[in-house]
Amino acid sequence: MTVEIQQQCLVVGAYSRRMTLQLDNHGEIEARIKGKKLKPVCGDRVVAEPILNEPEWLITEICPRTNELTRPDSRGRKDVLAANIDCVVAMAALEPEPDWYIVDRYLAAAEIMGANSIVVLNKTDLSPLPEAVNSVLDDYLSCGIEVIPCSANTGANIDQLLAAMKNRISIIVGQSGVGKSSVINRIIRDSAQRTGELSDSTGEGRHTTVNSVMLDLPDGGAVVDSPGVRDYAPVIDSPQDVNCGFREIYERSQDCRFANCIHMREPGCAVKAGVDNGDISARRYESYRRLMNASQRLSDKFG
Ligand SMILES: Nc1nc2c(ncn2[C@@H]2O[C@H](COP(=O)(O)OP(=O)(O)O)[C@@H](O)[C@H]2O)c(=O)[nH]1
Ligand SMILES: [Mg+2]
Ligand SMILES: [Zn+2]
Repeated sequence: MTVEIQQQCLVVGAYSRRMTLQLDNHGEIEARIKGKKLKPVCGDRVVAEPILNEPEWLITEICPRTNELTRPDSRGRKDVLAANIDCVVAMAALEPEPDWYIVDRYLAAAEIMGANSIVVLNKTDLSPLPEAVNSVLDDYLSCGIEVIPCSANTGANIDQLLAAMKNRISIIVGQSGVGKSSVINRIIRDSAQRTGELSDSTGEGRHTTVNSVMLDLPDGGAVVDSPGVRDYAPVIDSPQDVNCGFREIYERSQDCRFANCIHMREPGCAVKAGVDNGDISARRYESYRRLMNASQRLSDKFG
């Protein structure tokens, strides 16, 4: 007789085809995945069962997701980075030089997947904020996005970030080296060992397949540490949807002369008028244009 003890678990570590699962009693187990089609990611709830005479469990099913953080793979297909995310924390730092296009694309991803977002500027201990950085942060504030300047080194404003992530599932994303792992380490000293594991495996290529790790926050909620990126763009079904990623552009687009205006060259475009009169940041609009061009190239190439 075989006894089936299936359980719903949370994926808290994704290493290619190996997963760490958290059980309801908060114990952790290692698991592998049944078949080749299932692709669980951090944040997924999955159905898993023990394997007879083996320490590993087997994941047999992924429960329906509330949302997905995506990017296109090399063939233009959807690659899921994390699932069931309440809040995307887009991190930049005073060093390396911020790539605000990447930040904007993560923010666009959050809008499109229906998650909240926060912009974090780390390493404020290095120098006072340059005027150029302040002005970008002001753009985010004026479209209603929370901005938290902080330092993992000194601990400045880390409590504010922790409060913003309380009781939510968040993911910290951003360029390599901005301090994602350091900020998480600062927040959860007890879990330093596991984040340490992630940061040296991404840096030194010990497990080059590490995707991400989720850690419980001390006051409730959890945060996903993700490996750094050189570039990022969300999967967008149609170029027409790019404006859903930029809330101030989306709002203004209701006043464009043409309902299907994509705010590139159309006459009577309220978005371009908003850029001209300074209501919409020219930098954010340029970011929109670049994502639009990239999405059009992808859809021309892969349909
Ligand atoms: N000065 C300063 N350096 C930091 C801070 N946070 C992280 N770092 C350094 O930045 C580098 C990259 O940090 P890491 O957490 O690995 O970045 P990640 O790639 O985004 O996870 C490390 O050398 C950290 O010591 C900070 O707040 N201030
Ligand atoms: Mg890291
Ligand atoms: Zn328009």
